[in-house]
Parts: sequence; structure tokens; C-alpha cells
Amino acid sequence: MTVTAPPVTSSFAVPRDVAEWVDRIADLAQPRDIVWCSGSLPERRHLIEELVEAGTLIPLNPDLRPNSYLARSNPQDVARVESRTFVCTPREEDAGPTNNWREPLAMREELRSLFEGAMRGRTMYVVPFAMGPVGGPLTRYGVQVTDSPYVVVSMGIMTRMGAPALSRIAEGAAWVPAVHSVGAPLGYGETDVPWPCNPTKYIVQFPATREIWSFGSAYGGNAILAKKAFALRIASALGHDEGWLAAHMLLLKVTSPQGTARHIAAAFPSACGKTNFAMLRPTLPGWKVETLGDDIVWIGPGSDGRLRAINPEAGFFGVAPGTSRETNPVAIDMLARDTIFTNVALTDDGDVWWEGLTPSAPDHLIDWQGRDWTPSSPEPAAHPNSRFTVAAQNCPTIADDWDAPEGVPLDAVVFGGRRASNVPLVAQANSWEHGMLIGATLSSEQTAAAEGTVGALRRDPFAMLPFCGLHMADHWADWLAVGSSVANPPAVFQVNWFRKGRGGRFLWPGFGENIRVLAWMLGRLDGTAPGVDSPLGTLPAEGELDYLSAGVSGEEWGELMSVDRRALFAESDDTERYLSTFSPRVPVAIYAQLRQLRVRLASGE
Ligand code: OXD
Ligand code: MN
Repeated sequence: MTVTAPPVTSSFAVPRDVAEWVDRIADLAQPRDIVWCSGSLPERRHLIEELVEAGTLIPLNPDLRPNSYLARSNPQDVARVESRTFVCTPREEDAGPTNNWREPLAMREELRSLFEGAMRGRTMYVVPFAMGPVGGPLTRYGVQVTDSPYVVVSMGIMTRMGAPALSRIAEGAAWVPAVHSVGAPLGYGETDVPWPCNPTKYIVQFPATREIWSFGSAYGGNAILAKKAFALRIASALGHDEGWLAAHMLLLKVTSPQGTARHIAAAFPSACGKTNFAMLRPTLPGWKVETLGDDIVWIGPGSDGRLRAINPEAGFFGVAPGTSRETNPVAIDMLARDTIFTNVALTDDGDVWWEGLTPSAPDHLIDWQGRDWTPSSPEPAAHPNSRFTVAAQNCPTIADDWDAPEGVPLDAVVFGGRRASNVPLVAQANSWEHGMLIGATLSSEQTAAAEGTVGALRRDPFAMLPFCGLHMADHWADWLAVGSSVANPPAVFQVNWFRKGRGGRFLWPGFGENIRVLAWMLGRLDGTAPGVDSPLGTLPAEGELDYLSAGVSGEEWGELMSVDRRALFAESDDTERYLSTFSPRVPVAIYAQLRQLRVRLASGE
């Protein structure tokens, strides 16, 4: 086996514990050689050249899309596989009812036999990385080994990868080991395929020992282990022990025409438009929205009695379909160059296309599986989960404080689901505890309910359903505790961009018009919007949110903001049943808030 040492610089030393761990994994997985990644530009260029040669990356037309590439995955490897994601806590009850649990020792045995010789014939890359600005108080470190150069290049975009992170580890910073193999060893003389993977997949978290093992996939969160596996699952366990929170949230800064700037973190289940909201282009003159992150936020108490937040990532891994000049003009500009696209369609002039990018499709494309495609083809040209991977710096609205080492002060926390009924456009929670009930019971519903009832709800507490490395109710307790550990916790709001009217039509235009909701939140924070009380919390008073200018009639506004006590009472029964599935760990404050909500609904308060 040959080992390519990291380039030696004066501040570069390979920590002994990392070197020993790398040796152990190499003994098990038996790679052909080992490459330590420094994160340098020449290294990146070299990896990309190799990927182009291997057919994994197709260069796009440099005149139309400079420095950008298209990857096509194996059709069996196109998304996160929740059914193959395991949280291996020592005791089953600590993983809770929402996770796939396996006994750690038994899982280790299984992994050992899977990984034995798994990297044969391939290079094993050692990828040190920081989640958060190197040296920051909320920042944590990791090292991923992987036999996928595509994953290395993706990690180089999504994290602060390379020598500075390894230096911190050498200085004694704790680090999370993450082992990744595509699970496709190459026999002697065997030719490789552009997207090696294995039909058997495992994404395994050991929260107690802070380890990650992933086998069989090179796609997204299955393989970029810094993202969901580390920054959410392992980080929720780290935060539990250390007094901070890992949140599946976007982070933005909104500035009023008067120059008041506020930082807001918002949780939405997957596919509710987090990236669009994080990059919102306001329709209200004089308002500015800047982006700090679109997927993950780490939140901890600052020394100033407030919560502070960082985006631990360094890039965006967003869903392409549906992204257009209308829905997200900022993202369209962001993707103009330096982007890796995966599973989108290729145009005849060497550019990319996906459903929703333009009102009508080009006459001819090569689809995400490399086949000829025309508008009459039966399947979409881009896979519905096709993605872009691009550095945060490429975002035209990236905020100047997005990588502030100490994070930004958090003014508000927002929870939003996809609700056809019951939940108004916006409401402010009465307290941090009330806000935590809203977070814990966050839900989406596909169809509007019959009057006075509620449609089938898919609960997604804190939007963390597939991403929590501990018992979900313990995560709720962490939110309660971290909020009450500071003198001034953020305000909490509930939003719903997806409420439907009687005709089944969306009542709110969303996208850039969501600035009106942010503006009302700033009014609440500044004390200029008194609002009106309701059982759900404080709602905008008439005149505080100019819905008419957003194209919403008075009648539609009435429907959008209506509080249907009967339906909400029925929903609260459902909520009670839902909470009981986490018994006996549901924090008393959550039950107390549910009781108070029911009293408010019943009393006509
Ligand atoms: C994601 C998700 O990919 O939440 O970010 O599913
Ligand atoms: Mn996400």
C-alpha cells in the first residue's frame, strides 16, 4: 500500500490518534493506497481531473456554466435511505421510537464483516474537516475516510476541509471519526464504473462513542457524513451532553429599511422550501434578507445572556427541481458557476436543466440516466431529488457575518410545516415553552381536512424525524433547557405558507412575499406591532401586515388567519395521542403547554 502524506507545512502535523485510527481502518478495508487531503486548490483540481477521466463528472460548457460539472448516480443510489439508517445507543430506549435501533456490539460485528476488504483496489482518502469556522467556540471537528473521490470533492464544498482542521485536532480538539465506503471493491484489472455503490446500504451512528460508519452509497447525506450524520445525529448527542442544540434549520438575517437587523432560524420538514426562504428576495422595498445557512444550525448560550447560532456547513446541497428565477432568483445566480450538479438533465449545448427551471422544457435533453429525452418522454428529465452542491461564498446574498467564529445572536426561532388547514400564516408563541410545544408537534398534512376535523398529520418534531441521534423527547428537553439557560431566549413563531382555501387553492403567494411575515416578526421584536391574542398565540392585528399588496383579498386573509376552535380541539386530541408515543419521557412543560392550549381553545379566550 502506498501512502501519500499530507503536504508538510510548518503548522501541519498528523495527530497520532488520527494516524492510528486511519491505520486500523486501512487494515480492515484494505485500500490500494491512502491519500491525506490538505484541502488545497491543486488537490481539488487533481481530484476533479480524475473524476472527469473516470466519467463520474461531466464538464459543463464553460461559456454557459464555468467550472461546473454534472454527475449521474447509479439509479439505485439517488436519496437518503432512512430505512437503512441506524442509531446505535447502548440501550434501545435511548434511541426512542422514531429511530431504527441496533445493539452496538452486534452492529459493530456486522460492520466489521461488511468493511473487510471493502476498499480493495481503491484509494482511501483521509478528509479532516471543521463544522463551523475553525477555532470558533461552537465549532466541532471530524475526520472522514472515504473511497469515493466524488465524496471528497463534495466534502470540500460542504465543510471547511483540510489542513487547518487537522491542525486543531493536533492541538487537542475532539474529533468525530467517520468511515465511508461505497462498498464496491475492485478486483485486479477490473474496470471501474462511474458511480460505484452497493445495493446493501448502512448509515450507522454510534452517538455514545461519537462514531459514524456508512456503507454502500455515495449519495448526499448517506455519504457526505459531515452533514446529516455528524451535524445533526451525532451533534444532537454532543449538544445533549454539552448544553447546546443541533437544529435542522435555515439561518437568515433580515434588515428593515430603518437598518434594524435580526437573525432568525427556521425549521421546516424536508421539501418545504427552506433554501428558498433562506435566499428570499423581498418584494417590500427597502427590506433586505441575507443568507447564513439553508439546512443546519447549531445553537448555544452566549456569554451575553442570549443564544448564539452558527451554520456549521460551508456550502449548499439543495434540491434542483422547482428552483427557478421565479421561486429562487438568488439560487439561480448562485448556480451560475463553480457548481456540481447531480442527476439533473444535460442540454444539447452542455448546460443543465431540471423540471421547473423554465416554463417549458427544451426540445431535446439527455436525462439524468444518460438517455435521450423529449417533452413527450414519460419520465422527468431530472431526478426529483437531483441536487446542486455549491460553496456558501457563491451565494449572492451570503451575509457578512455568516462565518463569524462566535456565531450570531439569535432573535427568533420559527417552526413551519406544510399545513392545508388549521395553522394560520403566522402566530407568535406566548413563551419559549409554548414555542417548544409548537416545535415538538410540528406536522404536515397532504389534504385539507373536512370542516371541524383534521386531515392525516405526518408529525415531524423540530423537523428532526430522520435526524435525531437520541430519544426525540430528550431532544425536546434539550430545547427547553437551552432556552431557559439564557436570560433572553429568542421569540418563537409558527408559520404556514401552505394553507389552502375552500377551493383547494393556496391562500398565500409565498416566496418573496414572505418578507411581509418577517417584517411583522420584526415589529413584534421591536414592540411596534401589538398584535391580537388568540388561542394559538399572538396574531397580526388588522393593518399590521399588508396582505392586499401581496394579492390576498380580505376574504382570503380571513380564511388564512382563521382559528377554528373545533378543528384545533380535535387536533389537540391527536397531539395528545402523538405525545403519548414518547411516554414517559415527554417533558412536563410540553404536557403543561398542551393543557393550556386546550383550556384556551375551550374557554373562547
Ligand atoms: C435534506 C433533507 O436533504 O432535509 O436536506 O432531506
Ligand atoms: Mn435538510
